[in-house]
Amino acid sequence: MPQVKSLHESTLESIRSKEDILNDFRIACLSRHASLMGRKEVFMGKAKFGIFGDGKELAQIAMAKAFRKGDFRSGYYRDQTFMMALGELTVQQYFAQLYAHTDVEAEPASAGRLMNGHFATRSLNEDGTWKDLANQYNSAADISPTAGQMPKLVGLAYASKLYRNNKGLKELTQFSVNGNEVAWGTIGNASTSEGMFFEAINAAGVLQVPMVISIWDDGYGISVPQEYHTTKGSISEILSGLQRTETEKGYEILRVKGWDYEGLVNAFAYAAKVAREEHVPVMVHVDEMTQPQGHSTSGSHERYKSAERLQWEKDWDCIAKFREYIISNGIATEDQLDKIDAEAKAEAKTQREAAWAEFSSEIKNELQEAKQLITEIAAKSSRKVTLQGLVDDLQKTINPIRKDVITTVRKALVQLRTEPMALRKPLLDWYQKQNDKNYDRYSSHLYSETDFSALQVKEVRPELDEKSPLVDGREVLQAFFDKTLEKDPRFFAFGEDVGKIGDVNQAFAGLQAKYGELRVTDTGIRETTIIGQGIGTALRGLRPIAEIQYLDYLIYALPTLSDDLACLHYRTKGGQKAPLIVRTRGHRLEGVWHSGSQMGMILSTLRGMHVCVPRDMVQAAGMYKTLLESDEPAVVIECLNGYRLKERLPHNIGEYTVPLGKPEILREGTDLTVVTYGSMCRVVMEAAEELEQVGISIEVIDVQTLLPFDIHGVIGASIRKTNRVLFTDEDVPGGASAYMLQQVMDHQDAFRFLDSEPLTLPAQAHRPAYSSDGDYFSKPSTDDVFEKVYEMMHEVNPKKYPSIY
Ligand SMILES: Cc1ncc(C[n+]2csc(CCOP(=O)(O)OP(=O)(O)O)c2C)c(N)n1
Ligand SMILES: [Mg+2]
Repeated sequence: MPQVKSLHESTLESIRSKEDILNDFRIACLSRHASLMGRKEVFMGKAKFGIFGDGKELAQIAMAKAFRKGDFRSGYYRDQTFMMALGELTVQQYFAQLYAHTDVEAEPASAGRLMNGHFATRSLNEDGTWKDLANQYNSAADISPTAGQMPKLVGLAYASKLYRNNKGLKELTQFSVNGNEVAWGTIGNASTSEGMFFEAINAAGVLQVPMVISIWDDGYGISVPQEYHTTKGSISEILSGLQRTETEKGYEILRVKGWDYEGLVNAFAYAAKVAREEHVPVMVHVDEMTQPQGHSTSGSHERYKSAERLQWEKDWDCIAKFREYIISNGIATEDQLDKIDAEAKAEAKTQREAAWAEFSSEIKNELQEAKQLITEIAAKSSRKVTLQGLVDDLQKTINPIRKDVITTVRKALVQLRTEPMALRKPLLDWYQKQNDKNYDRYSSHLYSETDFSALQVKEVRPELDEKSPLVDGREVLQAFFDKTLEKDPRFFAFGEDVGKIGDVNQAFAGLQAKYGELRVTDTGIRETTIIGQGIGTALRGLRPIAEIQYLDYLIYALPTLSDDLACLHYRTKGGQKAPLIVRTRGHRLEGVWHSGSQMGMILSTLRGMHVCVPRDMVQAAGMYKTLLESDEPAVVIECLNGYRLKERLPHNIGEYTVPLGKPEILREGTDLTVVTYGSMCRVVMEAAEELEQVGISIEVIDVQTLLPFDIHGVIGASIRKTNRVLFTDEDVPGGASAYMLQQVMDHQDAFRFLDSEPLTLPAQAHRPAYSSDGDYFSKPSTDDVFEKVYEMMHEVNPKKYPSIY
């Protein structure tokens, strides 16, 4: 096993001044007391759940020493000490998160949206513009799924590679200084069993990026000991084949004990140097860590750890060991350390109390206001007794939360429903005001609320005339990407087969040769980290377009898209953004894994992203332009069967935009509205011709984007005219066709204009069978659309449209 290399003496000396060491001890104690008190707060009912960083303090202090401004962390819920050591987390903020304080000033990581131990720094100003990331410490926003921090870690590190080697980015000093920034990952030992971990580790080794991944190894994953998690019981041992040699690139792998202060400081300083200077990934396996309070507040570790193990954890507690180290080296006496510890405890207590006071006073004020209003109204109401009872119950609640107040008010409003409006109005007004505030607290920022919103992008129409050349669909995209690569140095594309051959359908053909390998890039087959590479680089100011070769393989990347990218803006309440465009292709082509149209899956998991379903490449290019003008993440699903179809190339390719959320009427009609998107547009248009021949006139609407969905009510307006509607697509029954129906019924007041039952025509429930016959019998065909519409019209007028079968 490779060992920690020794450092240049002068570096060591500067790190290890006496003051420095005692300050480290103070931070360790402060963090530990925060953990001990945090657990008690949960048991006292002041917070719902707690997970703490006790036992991991020393390594994090050492890591913080090597962390520089501009660097990024992507870690997990144990990292409180690291954040405190950087000065990016006060104990008060720590407790504000534990209590779920929704004020972004009090809890800057997530404004109370995430449970405790989920860290993040704020990358954005209120207006959505970037802060000076190169001059601040940065932490990507944590997520709970184990190893979920790994994919974007690859991208955070990869951004440094681009900033160092792509000369066109030199001016973006707000994000990078010569690509000197290191991306620091942390992960628990048990979580290294996840596929995401292995995929990310391999990807970073291939890419040779400045990533330092630290494994906090406490021998357990909740109750399950090491032997269930890791072959040979040691992650660094089984990954030792990654170690670089004189002749081969790879990793630098270090192993160090979680209680060994000097070893840790040396290891992290060395790791930073190698990663920062040489752009070589480093793995730091920190073992012999402990969990003094067990995994979380959900249980106690006495249930599954032996008495010997528990004793060992006491004896090898990193703070106890640090104490011994300080005393045996004559740096301070026992008494001096006791004093530091006592002061840290007092400090933690003061900050905890301040956090509680701020958190609870806001709710107390709301409670007082509500109580007063209801009491005043009760005095004049026939429901006086019941209302007073509600107020009394509210008053008796121990540690009242916002829900207690609001539910009381709502119940009071029910009681008051027969009273004159003048009497209940003050309470109603108050409730509505609170509703607005609570929307902001709990439901805002799913999408951008700034001028960079995709919905704010100005529409520029494509310029098309008879002189517009007729080209293959893929050439429309190629022209678009060429223009964009030329204009915007931040823009780059990558994915499987995207580089040398310019993607499997050649929309980037010749563009790598023109713009270089850093702009148009091949990757390994690793969908999850392709998305992670996109998220991480987008978090650092770049404009990636990440390609997933086929829509069916988006499923591999779905956890990262859903858990990380889609909810990033929401879970930071606008503190971070990753404007990643995911490019893929789907709908009908060939067989079970190259004809997918799993739009329902996307719609229910990727809220927070835009979902574009262009019917052809001219529309796709316009959507890409819109997205690049905005700062929001999106997935664009091109039509897999559209690359060789002829389209007219607009004169202003690269300039025109397609507005999101605005359906297009492809054909006007009077009898029935058919709503669809993507490859189905052609099918429905063909059916429309055939229907016309039997005297049925359909209006065909292409929704263009599923998220957002028809924000101007185009479909509702059409239904007002035709009074009938059919939604058709290639997803399974109950998938996106049902979603479209729900959107129109719920938001467009369409029901009362309908003279026929609104219907859907989806594909079969199974995946499409292979070959053209498989397609015909699996996906809606022109015949299917014709018959469905005809049946609907038959029901309206059986005489005019006699039954076919
Ligand atoms: C994908 C996923 N599966 C399961 C969980 C539940 N879970 C949370 S923490 C944890 C154990 C993690 O252990 P380890 O990685 O060793 O970190 P430690 O808590 O020991 O520091 C588990 C199973 C989760 N959060 N995410
Ligand atoms: Mg563990």
